[in-house]
Amino acid sequence: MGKTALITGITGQDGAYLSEFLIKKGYTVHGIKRRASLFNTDRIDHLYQDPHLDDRNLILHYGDMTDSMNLTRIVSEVQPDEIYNLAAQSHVKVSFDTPEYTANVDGLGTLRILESVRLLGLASKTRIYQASTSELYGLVQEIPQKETTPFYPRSPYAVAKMYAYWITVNYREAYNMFACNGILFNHESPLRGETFVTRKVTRALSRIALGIQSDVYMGNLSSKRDWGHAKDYIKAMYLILQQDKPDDYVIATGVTTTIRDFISQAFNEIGIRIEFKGEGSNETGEIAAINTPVFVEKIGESYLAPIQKRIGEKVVKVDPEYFRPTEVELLIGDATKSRTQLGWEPKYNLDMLIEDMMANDVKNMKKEAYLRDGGYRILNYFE
Ligand code: NAP
Ligand code: G4F
Repeated sequence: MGKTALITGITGQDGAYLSEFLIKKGYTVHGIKRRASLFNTDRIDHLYQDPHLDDRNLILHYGDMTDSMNLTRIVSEVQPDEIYNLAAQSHVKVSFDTPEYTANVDGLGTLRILESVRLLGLASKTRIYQASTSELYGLVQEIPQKETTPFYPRSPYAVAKMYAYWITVNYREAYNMFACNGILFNHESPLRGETFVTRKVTRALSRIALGIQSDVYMGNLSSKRDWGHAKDYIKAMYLILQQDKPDDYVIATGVTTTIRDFISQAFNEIGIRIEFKGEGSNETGEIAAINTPVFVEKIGESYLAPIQKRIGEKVVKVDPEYFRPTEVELLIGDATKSRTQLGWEPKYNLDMLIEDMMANDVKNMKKEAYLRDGGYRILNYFE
């Protein structure tokens, strides 16, 4: 008999990669999805199975982290060997606009999961992974950050996650539960939400290259992040729950990069060299050179994208609207404990991550450009 896992946040970036990974390992995966007015299962549609089939290995349940009774019923029905608590209002900037909701979902939501396992008498059966975050380090007290570095959260999101971190530790100590925190540094992928900085950049640059969009407005270009690939990071989640003893682990690459350098490297992927000029909200990124011609596909023909004529033009601009009331300026992790105790090692470096994300978004945007130009012709054809 394979194991049974319950994943909250199964429709998110990490939930999608983790489901696929666990199913390949022979797990039956149950996931909690929110009711939405539009389909919200794009990231896991390739794993979907008709509910009428026997022996399904992916089963979805409607639920919400703010609904204790719903969560308790699902945990009771599923009787999971492992719970991966990934559901969260995970956008730091949005947490300043929705602080109470973020606290409810990200902080109390974790308590609801822990308490349901305890009340259902599953404390000795069910292992729990809590999606903790490098945002806990906030105004960093040590460089690089490791498991023993003191926390200094800088957003409602991080404060809510701090509650979740400590309530997980508390349930482990108070009730002997196998409850663990993965303190994951930023991890990205082609499945990353479109409003996080890396995906915003790879989408916008692909559109700029194809002439669909003229420029992109960004926030703080100087902050630094330790970026890894989500495919590597979900493996660490699994490893954390396979250990003999429950514990907390930092997962990071140990390399940090500014947002500015991420943008330059992403432009390199499409043969464009960018130069940054000015400071603060007056900083701009100009096209300095185009090394590879960018072609746009249309039905039956291809033509040079309008980007070719744009050397010297400002394609990256700053809008202070994207600044945060309190910023996390620098994150860089020390994952020595994970490497030595879990045997975890990332396969992707930043170059490979950017290549993967840019290749995916250029493909997506080519489709969009094609549908725009070509779509009009198809419309005429049917008229
Ligand atoms: P994500 O793509 O934003 O996914 C979040 C998931 O949570 C989605 O499935 C979302 O559902 C669900 N969700 C949000 N509010 C909910 C609610 N009230 N009830 C039930 N489900 C809800 O996030 P991610 O990047 O995969 O990250 C996974 C977890 O790791 C999060 O807890 C995040 O805070 C944490 N984390 C992420 C990173 C990172 O760099 N990615 C680093 C450290 C920690 P919808 O699809 O319906 O919106
Ligand atoms: O991509 P971000 O929005 O990610 P952030 O705030 O680091 O949070 C992500 O990683 C955390 C792990 O450390 C997770 F816990 C959390 O759930 C989330 O996944 O922003 C990264 C940096 C920030 O300094 C931000 O100010 O990029 C800067 N930035 C500059 N311009 C921007 C923009 N961020 C966004 N989202 N959009 C911009 O236009």
